[in-house]
Amino acid sequence: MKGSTQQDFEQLPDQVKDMVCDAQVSPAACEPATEPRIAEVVRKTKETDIKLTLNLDGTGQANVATGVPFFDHMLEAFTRHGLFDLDAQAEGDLEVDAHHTVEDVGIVLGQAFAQALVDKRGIVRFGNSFLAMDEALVLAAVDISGRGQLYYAVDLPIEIVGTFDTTLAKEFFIALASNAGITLHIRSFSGENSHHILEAAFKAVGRALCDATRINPRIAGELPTTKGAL
Ligand SMILES: [Mn+2]
Repeated sequence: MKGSTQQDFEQLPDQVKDMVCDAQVSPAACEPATEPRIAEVVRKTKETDIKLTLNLDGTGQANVATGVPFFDHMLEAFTRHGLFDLDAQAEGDLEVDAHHTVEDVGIVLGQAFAQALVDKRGIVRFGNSFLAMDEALVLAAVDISGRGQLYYAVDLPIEIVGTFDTTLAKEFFIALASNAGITLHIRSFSGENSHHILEAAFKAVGRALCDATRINPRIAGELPTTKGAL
């Protein structure tokens, strides 16, 4: 549901709201999870200073400045194709290298996902994306499981893209998965150009997370598990 529709709904008198809910004209409007799902996380250490806002129900708008241009490009691709809105401002100890900045943005983004999902009621939970970018083909599969695990099998022919150390991509996804509490598989099937392969990976993860975080009214606010907990 678009934010404006939710806002329109909120402005209705209570009696009318009840009627709408009873008639199930818009069952999703009755679910607590259709409240704005926006998280703001601030994290400051001796190595990095990060402010990040994530809207799970955005339109793909990214305002990202980490001081690591290739990483900004990847986060923008992730946001655009995940249809999130992401504002991420990071100041890290780039005089050392990009490691702390990339890893810590992953931590904060993961925390923002966990926070925005609240209790995870009504979410689809699973998502996957097979994503092609020219010769590169990458699979991302997500389970919002409550267990933060990364399974990463991405072959990158070149270790440096521009000035970016591509091994940091794995550090980012470890931090994202463990702090969001998601099981995340990323696997490359083909690709010759490391820029293409990594960009396909970030886009695929964005799309998979987009699907997994959707609210499905048919789940009717329940947890999507037979176990009773996620
Ligand atoms: Mn590119």
